[in-house]
Amino acid sequence: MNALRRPTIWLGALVGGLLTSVLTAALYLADQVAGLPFIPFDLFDFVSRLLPGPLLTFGIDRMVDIITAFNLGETSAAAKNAELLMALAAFIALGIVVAAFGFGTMNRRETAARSITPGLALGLAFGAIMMLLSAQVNLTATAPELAQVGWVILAFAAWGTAVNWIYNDLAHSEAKTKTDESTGETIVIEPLDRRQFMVRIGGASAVLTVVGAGLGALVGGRGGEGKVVSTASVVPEGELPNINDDLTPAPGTRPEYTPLDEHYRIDISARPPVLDSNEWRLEVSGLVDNPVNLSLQELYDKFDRIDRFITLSCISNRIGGTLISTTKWSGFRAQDFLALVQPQADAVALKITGADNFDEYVMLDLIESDERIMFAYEWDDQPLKQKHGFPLRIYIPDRYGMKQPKWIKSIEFVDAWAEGYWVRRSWSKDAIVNTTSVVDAVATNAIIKDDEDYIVPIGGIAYAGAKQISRVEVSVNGGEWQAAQLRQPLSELTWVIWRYDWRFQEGDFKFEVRAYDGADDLQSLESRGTRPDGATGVHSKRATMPTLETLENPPADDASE
Ligand SMILES: Nc1nc2c(c(=O)[nH]1)N[C@H]1C(S)=C(S)[C@@H](COP(=O)(O)O)O[C@H]1N2
Ligand SMILES: [Mo]
Repeated sequence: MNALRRPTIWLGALVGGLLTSVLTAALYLADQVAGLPFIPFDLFDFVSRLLPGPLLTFGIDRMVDIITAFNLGETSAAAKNAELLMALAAFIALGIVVAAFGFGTMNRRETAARSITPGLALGLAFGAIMMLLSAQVNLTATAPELAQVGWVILAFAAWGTAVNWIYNDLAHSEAKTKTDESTGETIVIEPLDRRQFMVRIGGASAVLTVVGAGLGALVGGRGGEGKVVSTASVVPEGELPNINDDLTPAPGTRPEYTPLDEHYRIDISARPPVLDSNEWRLEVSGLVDNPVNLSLQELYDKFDRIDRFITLSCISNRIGGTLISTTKWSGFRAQDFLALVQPQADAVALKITGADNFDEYVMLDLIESDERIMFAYEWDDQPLKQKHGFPLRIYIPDRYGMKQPKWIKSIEFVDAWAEGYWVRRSWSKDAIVNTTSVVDAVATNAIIKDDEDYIVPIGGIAYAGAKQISRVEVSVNGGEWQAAQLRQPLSELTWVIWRYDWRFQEGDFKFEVRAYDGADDLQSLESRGTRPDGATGVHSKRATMPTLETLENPPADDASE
């Protein structure tokens, strides 16, 4: 007989953490190599679909707070990365809990059988549940379904078995003796040193995790973003419609035409859906006389192509935030689409659903009254990037992004409006864009000498959805509002670049901005957060001016002039 030394659940937690890291690396490698599901992201997406809207929004808000406070870069990319890290942490935490539970359960057994059945059963159950969740939300796995199920179950079963093996070794780690049956001699079996054993397990886990994840990253390229990184836009500067406008933006103002790689991205999945352009069809159903089913090529061929420069903003964009960008959209008129499908008399709204099951309702009479509403298949003169909704998305002027599905897979004509994805999570029903303005730059490092005076260029953007901008004003240290100059916008649907040349004074100053829309209505000055109707309020920037002394005697840069 040998004495059992039951390992604590804390040891189980440690083993769970180590083995789940290895499992994560293995899942990642299989995902990258063979298009098998990456369970940590699926689990995260599944849970976030279930969370109540306010909690979800609270979480996103705190994340944006942290990103802004610590200056972690462009908000939407940083938020997505934070989300992915959280997904990994949550999955490993779950593995820790499940393994601790396994240790606890095995400790309750009377006998000391060196069986692996409990761990195997635990792994199978864990894997089956994870596979069920994955099947609900996974948008990126491309392997055959049977292969997906087989792999996930196998991987988790192996995980459970490994938990069990380690448990057994730990439980039997006391020095024990055994009688050799043939000779009757007593043999002392070497005791297992638990600490040494755990160090070895830890080392092996670390190596496997690093090797698996490293290989995955090496062969990678799946997971959405693609490998080609181009910073330049395809649309050449010379083709921008306002190229001849004399007003130069104040140095430090954000680019008027957002480089495509810098366009913000917001959606509900850890990874964007992967749609195959050969298989994809736009499915039209419901109250129409002509329920077509169209390939991408048919969309190109059937409808006249239109182009528009468009600024898109997320309703979660804070005053002065970066969840707003401008690019060139190409596609076809939603009105032309209606003419093809022939809505029936009782059709009231279009239910538009994305491949991620994000849905929104668009009123039929809105489309009939606004020829600018479009279905877009290109941004910046190239097919939509996967993360921006390939192959098809909709544009609705004057609405925030939450009303405008990407990755459209189906359009159903229905007889009543209903709440879409974010509306059900208590965001604005109509999501009409608020007029806002932002000070991007107080260019203290680009002060200009103008006759006797020094001039400080100040500038930024103003945006009113489709309402256009008629005037922008600046106030310095709470003084009178002064008119800024406006650059001709790229279109009536984009933001406007403004500039205010301020006569230099020494000291500390606060520059505030406000804008009027096309109907000469002043923007809301009330400071209000993003939820539920989008942020409003006056944006400002503080700056300390250099001394006149340093302006007149600039420090010699270098001799090579
Ligand atoms: N299918 C789908 N469409 C979607 C979303 C989404 O999560 N899924 N997010 C919406 C939101 S909230 C915004 S702000 C815009 C952002 O578009 P972009 O990521 O291409 O900039 O897409 C909208 N369309
Ligand atoms: Mo959004």
